[in-house]
Amino acid sequence: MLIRRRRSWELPEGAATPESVYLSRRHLLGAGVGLAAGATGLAAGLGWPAEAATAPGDPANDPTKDLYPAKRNPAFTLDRPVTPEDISGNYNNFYEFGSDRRNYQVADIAARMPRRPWTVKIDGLVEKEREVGIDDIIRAMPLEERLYRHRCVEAWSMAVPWTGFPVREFIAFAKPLSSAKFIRMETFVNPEVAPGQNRFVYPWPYVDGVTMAEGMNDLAFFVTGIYGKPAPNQFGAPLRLALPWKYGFKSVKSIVRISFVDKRPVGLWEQVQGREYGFWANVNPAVPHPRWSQASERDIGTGERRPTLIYNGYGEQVAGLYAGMAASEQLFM
Ligand SMILES: Nc1nc2c(c(=O)[nH]1)N[C@H]1C(S)=C(S)[C@@H](COP(=O)(O)O)O[C@H]1N2
Ligand SMILES: [Mo]
Repeated sequence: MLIRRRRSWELPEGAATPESVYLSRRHLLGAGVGLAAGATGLAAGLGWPAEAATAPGDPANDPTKDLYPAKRNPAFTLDRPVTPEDISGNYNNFYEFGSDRRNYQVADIAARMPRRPWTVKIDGLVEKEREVGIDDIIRAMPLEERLYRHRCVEAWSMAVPWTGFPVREFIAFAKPLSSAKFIRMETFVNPEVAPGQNRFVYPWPYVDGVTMAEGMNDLAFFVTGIYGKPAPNQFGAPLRLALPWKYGFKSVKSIVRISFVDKRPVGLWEQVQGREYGFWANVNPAVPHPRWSQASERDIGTGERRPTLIYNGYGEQVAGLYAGMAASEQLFM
């Protein structure tokens, strides 16, 4: 995602990051893992070597591959062609692995990330906090395939067949207390495999979240696969979110922690640039980003520009969640 200075990470951090939140975050990081990783990070930031995929990062070795392809749920249809895999798989926002989505960099570096062992911590306002192996979660869930649109806040879009399970099913598995109001999701931190995490302008880990009501909505989906196979790493393996009515940055990738909380989580992009990226982030062509219009989008598959739809075309399913809330609030609140 663009921040005010495109290459702010190349500048001394003090010059690039006016907001005090970075400074306090940086101190926290510097006290711990950040310092140790810093030396390699600075060198790596200038040109990351693209190593071949190692076996533990290869989706062909995924221990759940017998579950694919999952049955398609016919309730979710598209108004546009499915984006070819060689396009969507090489145009990825995943800042842990680099900030240039337009070449193979992100996919190549992400391929080095080991997919196992992988656990998800379930904590906060739940009956019992626990850490569960990803395979135990995936095998407990009813996998299905859904065709979804995806609209990035940067005005590009794609349409893909995700495989996964409704967030609602996971909520039942996690057993939250009735005091839970929000679900907060967090990405792994491992600067050794994710060189982008050596850039302290970003307050890692990547975090975002939804309200309990949003999580219970039929459209809220946890993704484990794409194109009928376990998802390649750059899509956020082994577990990512898909919230097709919201801008793409809400769809946290490579999740290691899911917390049920009573306070609204503050996402990474909201921390970095709160005037531009808010909690609700519902797709709305009538509410421009402060620096560009959201009226249309570029389909990365066809290359065509098409009008952006309110709630990315999913208003029938989700508009009720926001009754009485002004459109402008839905982006910035
Ligand atoms: N952990 C993490 N999750 C993330 C991001 C990221 O940089 N890190 N980028 C977000 C953004 S801005 C978008 S548009 C989508 C991109 O998903 P895709 O690469 O599968 O298209 O992932 C979202 N989830
Ligand atoms: Mo995005």
